[in-house]
Amino acid sequence: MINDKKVLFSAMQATGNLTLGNYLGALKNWTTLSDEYECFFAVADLHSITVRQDPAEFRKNARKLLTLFIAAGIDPEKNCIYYQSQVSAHAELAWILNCFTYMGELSRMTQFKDKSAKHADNINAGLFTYPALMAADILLYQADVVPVGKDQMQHLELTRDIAERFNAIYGDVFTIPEAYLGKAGAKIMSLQDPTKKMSKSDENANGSIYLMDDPDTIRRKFKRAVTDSEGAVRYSESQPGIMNLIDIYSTCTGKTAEEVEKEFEGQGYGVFKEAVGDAVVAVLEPLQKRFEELSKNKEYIDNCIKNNAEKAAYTATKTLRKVQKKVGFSEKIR
Ligand code: ATP
Ligand code: LTN
Repeated sequence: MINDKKVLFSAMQATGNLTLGNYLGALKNWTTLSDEYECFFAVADLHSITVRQDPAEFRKNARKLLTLFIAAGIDPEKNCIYYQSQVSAHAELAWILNCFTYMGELSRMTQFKDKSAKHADNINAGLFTYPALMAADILLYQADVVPVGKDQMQHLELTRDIAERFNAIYGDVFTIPEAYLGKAGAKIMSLQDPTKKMSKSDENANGSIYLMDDPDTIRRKFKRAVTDSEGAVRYSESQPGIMNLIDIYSTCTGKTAEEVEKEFEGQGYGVFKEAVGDAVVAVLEPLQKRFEELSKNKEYIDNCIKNNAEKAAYTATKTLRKVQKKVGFSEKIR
């Protein structure tokens, strides 16, 4: 608890261009929860270097992502939005938690398996211990709730296991976090292959809607989305493409899947796809405008970054000191 509110932590990597999946699966939920909780939202730049980055591009992307958090509606005066790399407690606690995490656990992580297949020439130790750093992120703030997409559930389960393991040895040090999964939108699939999640690192740009895609591009990508030959807008496992489009449409409009089925009863896929494109444009266009405006206001963003990093460091260091004491490190002589 901070200021009588429960604590929420989440983070996103600053790699590549954000997709509609990132927005509907994560960012959108962040904004709706931000009044209710004391929130910490990090740009997970330490995690990003598990894959090689071009430094100039990486710095630009990280700033863009942070600006996008604000453009999406997270108020930086009320919520703590910061760069993970600017709060050294993350790396320090990650080391300690590494020593409470087993090789067997880490090797079962599907993200590790996927990413090491994708980057076979650079299977570094950071890629392997990535979940221990993620656990450190969450546990430093004693987070009660962590909104993530379904693909991150396995990492969150591991975080809970590490925290429980640590608490069993040293007493109640960490709050055990709960995942918060949005209803629809928890897993948005690729428009070109609805069995694969929409991902910013997908080589096929037609499979993903990027948050900065212009309206024509968005509509065109939906028009080309892979569907099936059944010809009915029905929320059914046997129609994964249509199911995905219903998820997208209902998350953007607030309608339920049944309402969507009714709305498009007897209509062809063409009409439905057009409506999905329009609904997504209606959500993304205002976000893009706010992003453009904010990007011009360098001083405002700089101030947010500075103030929030200090605020995050204050909370994180409190937990870190407690942990250091528990494991038996000598106290600093002042
Ligand atoms: P990469 O392709 O580089 O692995 P990513 O698109 O999967 O990236 P992350 O940075 O790993 O994005 O994820 C950021 C957040 O967005 C996480 O909370 C994740 O669960 C969520 N997310 C990512 N892709 C989707 C998706 N297709 N549907 C719903 N949520 C998603
Ligand atoms: N691994 C996450 C990003 C992330 C995260 C976190 C999410 C890093 N630390 C802590 C929730 C809580 C991802 O989205 N790929």
